[in-house]
Amino acid sequence: MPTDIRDVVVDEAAYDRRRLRQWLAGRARADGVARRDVLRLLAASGLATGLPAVLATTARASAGTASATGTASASAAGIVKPLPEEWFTPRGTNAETNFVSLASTGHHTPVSHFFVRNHTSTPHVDATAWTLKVWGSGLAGDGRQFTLDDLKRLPAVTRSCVVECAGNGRSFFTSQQGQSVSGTAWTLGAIGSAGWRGARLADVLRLAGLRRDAVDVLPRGLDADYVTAGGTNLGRVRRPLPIAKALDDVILAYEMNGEPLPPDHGAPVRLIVPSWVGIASIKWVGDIEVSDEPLFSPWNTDFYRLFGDAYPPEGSSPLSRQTIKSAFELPWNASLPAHANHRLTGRSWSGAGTIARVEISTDAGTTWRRAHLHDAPRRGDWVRWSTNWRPTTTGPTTVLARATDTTGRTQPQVTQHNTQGYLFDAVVRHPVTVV
Ligand SMILES: Nc1nc2c(c(=O)[nH]1)N[C@H]1C(S)=C(S)[C@@H](COP(=O)(O)O)O[C@H]1N2
Ligand SMILES: [Mo]
Repeated sequence: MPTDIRDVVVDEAAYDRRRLRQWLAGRARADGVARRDVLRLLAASGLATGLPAVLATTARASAGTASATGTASASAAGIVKPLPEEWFTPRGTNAETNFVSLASTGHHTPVSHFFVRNHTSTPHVDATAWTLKVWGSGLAGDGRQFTLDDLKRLPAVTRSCVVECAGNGRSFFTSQQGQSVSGTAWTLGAIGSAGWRGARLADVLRLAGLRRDAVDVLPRGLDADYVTAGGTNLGRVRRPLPIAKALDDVILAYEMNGEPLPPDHGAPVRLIVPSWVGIASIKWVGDIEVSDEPLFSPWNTDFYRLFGDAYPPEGSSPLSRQTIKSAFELPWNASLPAHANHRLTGRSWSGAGTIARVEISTDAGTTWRRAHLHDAPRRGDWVRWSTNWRPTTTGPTTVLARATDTTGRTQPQVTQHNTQGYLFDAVVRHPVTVV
């Protein structure tokens, strides 16, 4: 292993170029990725010498085009748990947590309130019959199967961290910046924090015979194939993870907040990939390919890159770490009586560092003051905060929360547009009326 795992993890751009070079040499696979996507990546990488011959032997063309997102049906079909409307807003096959409902919860989000992001629907997986198959060219030997009991016999670790969709906050590209984006119109509730308990992926990979030349792992869900709105079958939900991250802090979780993992959140076992975009945390994992050649899937080529005017034609590097955000636990357009004391509460989080400070403005951004933090900031997790406000002037205004993390990043006023609306990090202007 490299001496500093984190440097390798962070430099996704270099990693991507290396993958493409290997793909050109016929040493990387891209099953289920449209030929045009790999071509686009190659064209932009400046590595495209000898392209036609390679394409003839290596690329698998897929018919049709992959749309940016699934189509949203009118209900949260396919979710098993109840979705009371005071806690959730259904969005197609997904359910967004109403942030205001988190005010009555603690640091961790109860399963009852935790958002659900399903590409298709929650499958029923029989835990007693379930096995995890670990296989591939990055292993010495034929790989290994693990039952749930096998995983539970390994040293158990608990990680307190958020799972957050890369598209969380997407609707503000439109409502706040007037830009059009595709995808589920989340406000800020495509996030939850839990105590996740399970086995280290590193332990499982080593028991399966991990070789030093392994570069990628590809965990795959047991839910149904994902078919885009345009009718292209992209296969099972799967997304490659560089080996450095896989060996760092990733777990195979079988418990959430001290209970067996519930169906909607990946029962019996899911990955938890701290600080990374939610798609990395594959639910209902059934097998993990360990490869000595780089792997591609639609979830690191078409999806989960930044496309748009500010980005190269092949898009940014694949998304890895989450961005920085804040949200109030306050109804949208809340009415607040003047000359009364109000305790404004909310949460902030960052995938890059821990939260260093949160500033609040109750006058539409003219003046700012520090919020009081209620959690010791932890990597990959959110902090709760509060501030008191006694408004005196009646009428509509906005309240704002702006976080800064330990890497020195502060939430900007505007997020650079990308077509799929990922990683919105701008300060959200939350409307209230003082009455
Ligand atoms: N197998 C599988 N894993 C998956 C998904 C999925 O649809 N199928 N959705 C991903 C996405 S996009 C997100 S944001 C998280 C959501 O996790 P949650 O539903 O437990 O909140 O799971 C990820 N893992
Ligand atoms: Mo997501």
